[in-house]
Amino acid sequence: MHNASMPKGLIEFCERARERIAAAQQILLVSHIFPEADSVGSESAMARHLSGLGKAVCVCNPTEVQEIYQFLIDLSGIPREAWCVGHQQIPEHDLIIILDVSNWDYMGRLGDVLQQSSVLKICFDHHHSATPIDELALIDTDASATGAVLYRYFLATGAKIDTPMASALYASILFDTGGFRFRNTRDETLLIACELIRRGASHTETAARLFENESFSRVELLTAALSRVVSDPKGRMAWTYVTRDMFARTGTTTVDADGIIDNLMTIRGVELAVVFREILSTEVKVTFRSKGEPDVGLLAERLGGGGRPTASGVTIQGSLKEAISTVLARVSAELELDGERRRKGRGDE
Ligand SMILES: [Mn+2]
Repeated sequence: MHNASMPKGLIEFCERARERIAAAQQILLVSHIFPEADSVGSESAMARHLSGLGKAVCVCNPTEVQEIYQFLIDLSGIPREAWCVGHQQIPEHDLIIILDVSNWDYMGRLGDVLQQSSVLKICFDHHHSATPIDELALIDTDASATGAVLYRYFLATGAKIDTPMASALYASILFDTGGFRFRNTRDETLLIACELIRRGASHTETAARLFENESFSRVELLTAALSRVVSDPKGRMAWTYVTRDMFARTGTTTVDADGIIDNLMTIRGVELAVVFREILSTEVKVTFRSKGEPDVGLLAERLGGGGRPTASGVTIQGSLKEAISTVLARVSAELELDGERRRKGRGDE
């Protein structure tokens, strides 16, 4: 992680990104729809870094930051008014930094607007995308979180990482690794986490904020979803769904279904989990998790979505019933193929 051992592409990227930032006055930070701890943590750390460089910074997300992640906004050091939502009133800017997303589709209408914009852009991400945006980008699909990608950038450019920045980056990494449980947790992840703790991030406080902070209604929603869990005959796949009625009855909204899927992955033997959320009577959001095989990033891509091998999603136009039958058919075909590949042994696909 020192300059001498940094890959050439990274050095070049850092130099070009630093030049773009140096030339800019008003910088706009953006992330994906339903921003979570990695998006908001990355935005917050970057906002703090940039305002430390004397830049005017504003943040604009396609959808609202959930209450549970709002503590990260306060770490940015920029006023809450500089954080806005949606594509209708985008603050003035002469540079756009895109965080934790690298395809326009996952940025809603804001993505449509920014894609048309001729303003220079920089992107930091760790997601695989079939249609990555064509901009100056640092996309490290081996990184546990965008927070880890930013850490490398800050280190490479000699930027100071103060305690609020360290706390924001720590939240990014802790969240995206599921508290260092997911398979994207590697030696480098823990080394970075250690460096962030040394810079003042609190593990206890961050873990409590992210993982011990559920509202009663979210627990009720989780209970309802878990009471409907179904597994395939071999117990390799588990799935459930959340209807609009379930959201209404528990007083929750679609984002409150985040995290249900992680509970399905705790079932012994389950390698793949699917959660269906009814958004409209004709629109269903589907999320996937996998232990790596089958690759749910590819699975989601084949259905028109995207993501990483272990976490992905797609929005399906159709009724909940239709979405369930289309997706489960695809999933069982995928599991069968995966089973065959394993029987033949790895490497001779
Ligand atoms: Mn992320």
